[in-house]
Amino acid sequence: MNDLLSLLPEVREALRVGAPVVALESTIISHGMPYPTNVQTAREVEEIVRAKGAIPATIALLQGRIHIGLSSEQLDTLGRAKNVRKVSRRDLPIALVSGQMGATTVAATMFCAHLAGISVFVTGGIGGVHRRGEVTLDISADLMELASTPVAVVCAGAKAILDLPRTLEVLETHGVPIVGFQTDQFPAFYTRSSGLPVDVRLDDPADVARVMATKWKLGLAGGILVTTPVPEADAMDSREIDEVIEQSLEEANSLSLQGKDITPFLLKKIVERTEGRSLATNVALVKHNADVGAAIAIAYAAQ
Ligand code: PSU
Ligand code: MN
Repeated sequence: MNDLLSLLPEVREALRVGAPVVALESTIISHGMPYPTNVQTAREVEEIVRAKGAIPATIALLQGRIHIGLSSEQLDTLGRAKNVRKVSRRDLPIALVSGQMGATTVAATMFCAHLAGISVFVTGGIGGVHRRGEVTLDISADLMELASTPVAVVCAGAKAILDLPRTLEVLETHGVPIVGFQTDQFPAFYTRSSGLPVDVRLDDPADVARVMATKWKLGLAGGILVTTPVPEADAMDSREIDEVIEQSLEEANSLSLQGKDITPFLLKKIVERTEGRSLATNVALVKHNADVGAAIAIAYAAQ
């Protein structure tokens, strides 16, 4: 495995001594946000994790290896690059053999984090069941990864570009507990609530750590989804964002987009149509998630 995995020395040392480490994904850098906001945000997120007392490990594929933790220079290269491959689970072997630069999705980041021995991973929002997914079967590999890989994923729920009720149904089918961190309702990324319930509300990071430890002690496969809403001051108006999402979905339909290009297309359209206001919300929620995720990683390491 050593020829495929490359750990930043700081991350390797933290894992060796059992110090808290927080994994971070890279598709949000390459396909989720424009340059230079992407690199700026990635750096700030790492700083937030550090300030809390955990070690950040941004995960990406460079020169045929899975990098667990990126140097400042590598982060910048990834954020500026144009031909970065979006790497989900199925793309991992292909991208590694090709040597192409690859940005890992939630699914691939979970898998790589687990390979390295990291239990907590912070992202913005997860992929899910797309609208009309019951016909198209377009269901993000993120959900199957949550079903099988033992990592806690901290996020602000999922965007309403998806079919959120069906997304929660699939997670239930696969036995993925959904924790609301200081919330009773599943957050809808740009807004604080989707109106859908979570499985349990937990207000203390130590309680989240106990649920993680208990699930895995039982030998139950798969991860845990920890959702936390965007801070009130940064949330968007739900009518405005709903309208923008509808327009963006119509545009995607009219272009007959398919497969892995759909999500990045929608993310880009939403930023354009809100003239960057959705991007500011996105940045704010990722930073908040980093703070929560670091607290959970610290609590988990303390057990
Ligand atoms: N949803 C977001 N922001 C993102 C993504 C999804 O709000 O950046 C990215 C994540 O990397 C996620 C991936 O894992 O898109 C899901 O893509 P797909 O739907 O093709 O599985
Ligand atoms: Mn898909």
